Amino acid sequence: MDKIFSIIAREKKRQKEQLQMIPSENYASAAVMKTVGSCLMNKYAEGYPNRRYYQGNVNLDAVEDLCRERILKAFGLDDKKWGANVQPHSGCEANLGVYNGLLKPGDKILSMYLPDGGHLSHGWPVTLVAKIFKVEFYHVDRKTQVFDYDQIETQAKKFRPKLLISGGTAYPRTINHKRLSQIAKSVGAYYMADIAHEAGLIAAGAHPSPFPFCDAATFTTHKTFRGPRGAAIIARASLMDKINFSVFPGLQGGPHLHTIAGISVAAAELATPQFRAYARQVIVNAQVLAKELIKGGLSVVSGGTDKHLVLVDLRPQNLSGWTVAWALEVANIITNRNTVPYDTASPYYPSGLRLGTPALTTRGMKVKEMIKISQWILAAVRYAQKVKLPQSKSAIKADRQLAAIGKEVKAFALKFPVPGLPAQAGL
Ligand code: DSN
Repeated sequence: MDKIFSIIAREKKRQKEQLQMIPSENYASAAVMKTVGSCLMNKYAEGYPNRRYYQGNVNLDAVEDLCRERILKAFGLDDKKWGANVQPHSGCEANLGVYNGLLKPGDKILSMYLPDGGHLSHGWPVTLVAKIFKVEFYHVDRKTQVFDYDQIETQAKKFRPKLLISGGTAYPRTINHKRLSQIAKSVGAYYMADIAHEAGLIAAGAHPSPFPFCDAATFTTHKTFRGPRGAAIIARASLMDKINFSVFPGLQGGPHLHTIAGISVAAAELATPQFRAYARQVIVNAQVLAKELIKGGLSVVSGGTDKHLVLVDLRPQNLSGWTVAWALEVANIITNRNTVPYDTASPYYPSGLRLGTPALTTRGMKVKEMIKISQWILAAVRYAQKVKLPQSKSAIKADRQLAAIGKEVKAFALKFPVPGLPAQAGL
């Protein structure tokens, strides 16, 4: 047997034994995983349905049509007013698809500052986007750690972008899409909402929607959307020709129709009452987590959350996010280190920790479990603070106190089956 299979078996075990708390991760269903691993992966299909550059695409056309239809339905959108492109391979490519379709080189983009929770692909200086377009960033308010829309309006009037972008990776509060679209309109800009993190919550009606306010929305399909790793663009019908031409042939070759089929399965799952209940529980769980961590003495950015993620500022504990994320990994709790607003530490050793509830909620965990998990997180943080854990991976990995927490966490995690990962051997 290929060595890769034993590596996959180890990863399957890890995903069951540890608590997955990275807010951008989730567990896809068995149906999604089966679809992605199907024969659809054998086929090239450059182009769009009924306009392919390869023969033999009768079934693949049906897959892509169905996916676009289900995506629009998931967000309650009229297909005469809105269109969808499900070919982008990732969130970055979906964003590029919009920029390349609607902007010209040298045009201006106004987007959220990365260390305040924005995203690289919104024009951070190291990216190709920043080489092609002129990018300026807006910030959260230093004190409240939420957006000040008047300030964004003032900045937009001065900078006059062609595209205003909202969204990102670590903003725990609701974004006022109506207000941002008005600001964009007032300066003649398009408004794009990157809803990668919240897409599933929005589709389930558990979080405010950017529709009908935005001109375009982009999202990945594996976060709260709970599908395979992929992405999609939804835009006003009048913009779709430009966006489609931008994605193919502008940016990509063959679409991954096996992934598109998996997205389609996930989109159908999203429309069920079970998923709507799941999405509401994801938010309740995150709010309980935030409350418990605050009660335990931690500083939570913006004082809480409206969605699936919680951002902890570890500066009061004088701890680095790097140290705490590694300590928690030894305790079998998987999180990620993250910058916090107005962070002066480097992105590799940032001052924050980002936690999320989508994957835990997929395993059926609720309020009681969140309280228990908060206690383990607090215990690890307090311990790291007390013993002044060194910035050394090997020392943290060898720590017996953290390993003892890890043992308890593993026994707890194994009580919650992962729906997409069957107990029997195999992939
Ligand atoms: N990697 C994603 C996240 O973790 O939020 C963003 O690209």
